[in-house]
Amino acid sequence: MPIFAAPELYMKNYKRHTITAALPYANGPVHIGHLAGCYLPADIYARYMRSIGEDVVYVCGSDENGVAITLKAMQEGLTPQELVDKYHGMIKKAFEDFGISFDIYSRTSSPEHHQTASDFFKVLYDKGVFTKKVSKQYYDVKFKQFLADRYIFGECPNCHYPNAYGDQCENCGTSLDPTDLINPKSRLSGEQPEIRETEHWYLPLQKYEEWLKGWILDGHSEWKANVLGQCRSWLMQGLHERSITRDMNWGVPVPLPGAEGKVLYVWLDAPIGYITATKQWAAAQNKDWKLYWQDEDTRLIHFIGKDNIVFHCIIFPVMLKAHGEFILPDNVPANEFLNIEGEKVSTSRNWAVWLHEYLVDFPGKQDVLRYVLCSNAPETKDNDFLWKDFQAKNNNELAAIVGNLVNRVLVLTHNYYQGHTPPRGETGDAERFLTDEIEDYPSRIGTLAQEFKFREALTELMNLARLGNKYLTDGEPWKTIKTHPEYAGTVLNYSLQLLANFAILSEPFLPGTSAKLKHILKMGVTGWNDAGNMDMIAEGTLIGEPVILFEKIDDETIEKQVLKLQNSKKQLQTVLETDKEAEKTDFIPFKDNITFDDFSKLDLRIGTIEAAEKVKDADKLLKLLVDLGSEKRTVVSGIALSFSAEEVVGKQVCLVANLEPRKIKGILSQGMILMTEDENKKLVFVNPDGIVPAGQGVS
Ligand code: B3M
Ligand code: ZN
Repeated sequence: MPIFAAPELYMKNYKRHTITAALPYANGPVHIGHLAGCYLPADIYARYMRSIGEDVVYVCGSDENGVAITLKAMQEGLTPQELVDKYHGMIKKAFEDFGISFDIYSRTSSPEHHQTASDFFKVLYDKGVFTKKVSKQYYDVKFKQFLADRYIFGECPNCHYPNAYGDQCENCGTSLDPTDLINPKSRLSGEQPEIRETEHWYLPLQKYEEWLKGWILDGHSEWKANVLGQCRSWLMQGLHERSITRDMNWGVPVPLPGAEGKVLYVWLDAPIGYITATKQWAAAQNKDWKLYWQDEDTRLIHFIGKDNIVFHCIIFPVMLKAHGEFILPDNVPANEFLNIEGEKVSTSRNWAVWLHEYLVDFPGKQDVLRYVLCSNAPETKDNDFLWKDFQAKNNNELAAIVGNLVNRVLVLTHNYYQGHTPPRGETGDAERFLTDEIEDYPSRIGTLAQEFKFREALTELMNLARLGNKYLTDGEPWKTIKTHPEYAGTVLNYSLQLLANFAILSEPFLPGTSAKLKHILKMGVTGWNDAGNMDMIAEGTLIGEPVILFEKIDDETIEKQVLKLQNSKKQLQTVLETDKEAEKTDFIPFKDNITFDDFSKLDLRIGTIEAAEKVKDADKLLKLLVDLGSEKRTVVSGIALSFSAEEVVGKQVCLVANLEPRKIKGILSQGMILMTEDENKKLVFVNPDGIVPAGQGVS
């Protein structure tokens, strides 16, 4: 019988488990830092809990509200909805590709979420939880909107950097209030915003401070040290009220009369997204969502990265508590950050390993990344992802320990027994030792997983494979097949049983590998409690052909990846330099949209300047004769300070040919030549990339 010793933590006997993973902003693809920080540990945990037969729901979804979305949409020239549609799909696919086993991956722009968040807000509002206050905020008159901090830029009062954000100067790091900025401008119109009064609702966290101290510091001293540390420091500094609404038109509208143009603050609605997702999942499964959120016998666990601790340990619990009908998280096992090659991940700088790109470069190697990220997970402190280490872990651990064991056992079984599981003959101390060890492994790995110590759990899993290698090597079936053939059968039989145990116990960590092994060993559906014994594969079972589970990764492949990162850094350098230059040029607001018909009214032509001369008594003007093929036009152009008459002759130019002719200094000018400025503010012509016939149209 399997002996699964229920670990200590588990004694509470919960009936079900709600596991959440932070909702990633749908404003970009996901990278390995996301996976290592939150989704992978949560997945390992959820898979393990399912495997031991628990009732689990593992929920996640895209965070699609807030300024992070609207700003990115503006940058990409998309509407917020288009932006989140684009990234939601990408993120969802990346998670699926890596075997992240969400029961549902939802999204916060859905009508169901708007309803759930709105209802939640209303309950708190009706209970009088919120306070209301008038504050002063910048307003863009042209765009008729209040401006979030990130929508305002101006000169930093500290370092005089000209392009500081309303909440922080990127140059000197000072955190700012928008009203601190010298000469503030709106990112929408480029114009100076004005200060107006606006009303917002606030969550008075200070009222819950004593309760939080008791609940966290006394009630949950078992939480991870990094999590408790942050909570303690927030609580000791003293809590304040937090505004929970914003003047914006993207997000969940504040469901109150007179609150038009206001939405819930993204951090208010995002955690409610977990509830929405559970509701949607439950509806599809014909289950009662309330059991997963409102029953004391449910254990709620939030997996997050360290930057989200305050929201999940303080603000969301206050909301749940204030609501009154919800359970509170029992644990919030937040991870620290994963750096790459010694530097902080930066999505804007492309210092990241993107999941979708990884799969192009390493197709089918999802488990390798899962393995490396778990064995190196930033569970207690920030950690580093190094490509060399990735290679070493693949070659020296996955390939050399797991792959090698599997391959040896399968090859020998096929060579000596035509692939049939041999009968056991005599057994001795080695077999007794192996059996005892195997009995212990499920609870050894399981206890660590329940304590959120996934790195150690993975180390134990690898020890199981090491144990198998040692047993096989000591048993020497390649020798005993001649001298004691019965014992050779015993060794291969035991080795196959060990692999079957490995197949079950590796499932939370390496689901792809586990599935392959189960298939080879003809194992059918199994759970954690089926492991722990040496009777899993019946004698005579025909097992699958030998396979190479993990190929070695060569130096060249790894160097390419390092180079890819370094190149993105070089490109960044160029981008930053261009940005700096761009900052020097004045901010030109974009004009209102025109229709295609409007555009097609323009008659743009390429012409060649045939002759040029200075206009008398006008320093800035040149009189040009432009050849348009079918005719020649006289054009007066204000470029004389930048060009001499001689140097423009022969140049190709772009001409607005149907601009109303007008007299300049007594000369009839029949068109306008298009110009722009280079980085030194010197005028330059806008002209075609190659020589084109004079008179050619531009469209
Ligand atoms: N989207 C922040 C983040 O991606 C936020 C998490 C929400 S969890 C409710 O770090
Ligand atoms: Zn500054």
